[in-house]
Amino acid sequence: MSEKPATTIVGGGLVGALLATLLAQRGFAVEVFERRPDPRQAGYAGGRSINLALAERGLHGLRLAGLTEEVMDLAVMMRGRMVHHRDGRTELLRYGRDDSEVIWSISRGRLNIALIDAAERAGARFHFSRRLEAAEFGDGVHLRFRDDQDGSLHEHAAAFALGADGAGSALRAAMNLELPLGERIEELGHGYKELEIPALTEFATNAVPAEAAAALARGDPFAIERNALHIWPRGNYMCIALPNAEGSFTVTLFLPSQGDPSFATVDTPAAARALFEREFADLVPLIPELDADFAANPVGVLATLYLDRWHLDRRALLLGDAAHAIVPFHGQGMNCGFEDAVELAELLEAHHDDLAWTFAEFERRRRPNAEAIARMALENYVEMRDSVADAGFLLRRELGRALAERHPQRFVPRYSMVTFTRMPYAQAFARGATQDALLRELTEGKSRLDEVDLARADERVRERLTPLA
Ligand code: FAD
Ligand code: E0Q
Repeated sequence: MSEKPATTIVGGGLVGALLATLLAQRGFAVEVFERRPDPRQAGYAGGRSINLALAERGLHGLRLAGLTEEVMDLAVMMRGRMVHHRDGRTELLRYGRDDSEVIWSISRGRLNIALIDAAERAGARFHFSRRLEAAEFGDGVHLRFRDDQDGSLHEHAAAFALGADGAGSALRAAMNLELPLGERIEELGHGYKELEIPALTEFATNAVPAEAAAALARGDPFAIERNALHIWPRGNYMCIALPNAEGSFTVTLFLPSQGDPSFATVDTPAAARALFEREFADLVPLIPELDADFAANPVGVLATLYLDRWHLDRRALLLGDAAHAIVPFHGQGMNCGFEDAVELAELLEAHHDDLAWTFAEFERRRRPNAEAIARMALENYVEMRDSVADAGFLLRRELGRALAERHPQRFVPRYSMVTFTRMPYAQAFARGATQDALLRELTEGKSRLDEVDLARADERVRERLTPLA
């Protein structure tokens, strides 16, 4: 077996750091160049706590890296979606069948630090404050980095580069100059802004919301249900909140970029407060720094990135958001990027003597799956916000639940296939389409579940859906 090649990774975010760990554990000499300063010294995320939903696909990557225990100690279980209606009523919609089917809220900053530590333990070398500015492709690749702290320039020559530098990837831009990648960026037309529900221990005594006083008296610092992903759906826009281990929640407001209300009209703290008082009244007392958070935090843009090519022969390959940024409404961007890292580490271990083939093979295996989750993430935004009103949708959902109970191995909700299994996303999408067609056929012209012929439904399920596992 030939010696493993020295490996250069651009970007030490979630995907880059996991890839570095998996490759270093397999005996590769790994160097990672990261734009930001070392988060272990700088204090992660500039002090703001931002969190993510971790599901089975991401967990699998962490398991292979030997990180589950360390990371799960920092995670908060989310059993389902807690829906907050306009009138203040709430209901918990479970994600899975029981507590074996849940997702986890994890701090992005802490997860990144755990991954960087693991990569270094495995032998990877990190170079912080190294922002890729340009790459020149010759026999290998010549990379030029800027240190944004002191302005200095740094050069690095590599045989090949792996780009895990996120949605605005500088390596992608450089590759695109050498060989057009067929880049297409589709903006969603909605943006987002993060706000905070502090832990109850941070509230002034006289400001603790009445509903939360009992929790605080018990020593529970969570202002709303701890073990849920909270959502305030409001048609064309919404808020969500994910729990942090120490008792706070990170709230994200999703709003159109234009129209009313939008980030164009809701562009001052006063306008934000008016929107919240009208549409998210129960949130107002929970966000004491609403005005300051709104003024301080930037509006993020949401888009889907499509590329025809992910690699430049044997010299460069993109993965994670750099290759396929998606909208966040299925909570799968990082989970998908972790699957990329696992697939690439396994391919490189077996085939590092033919990098052009390995990169092409990686693209061949992953691109259809990235396209499938991109589409499902877009569809989930619509479903979360409004299909709930449609009678046909409700009947199909009711029949879907009945069939899932009658055929747990064959009829599996698409959300569950995406979230609780590692079946390829493209397969989850295809099975989801078969299931949806079946539900439409069986409910055609019907308005109630007891009008559906369940014996015929059972027959159709057995014909059209092979058992899983
Ligand atoms: P990034 O996390 O963007 O990391 C890229 C790294 O490269 C960064 O460290 C950056 O500093 C560095 N870098 C950038 N440019 C350069 C350069 N020129 N030179 C050197 N280094 C550079 N996913 C989930 O799975 N679950 C969720 O619940 C979820 N929620 C989300 C909510 C929101 C609002 C958004 C926007 C996304 C969400 N995602 C979620 C998606 C998730 O954030 C991304 O898919 C994930 O961070 C991608 O990881 P990455 O390492 O590819 O890119
Ligand atoms: C999840 C978990 C940012 C974000 C992350 C998520 C989810 C949502 C809505 C959002 C989808 C869901 N979801 O609840 O259906 O499952 O990660 Cl907005």
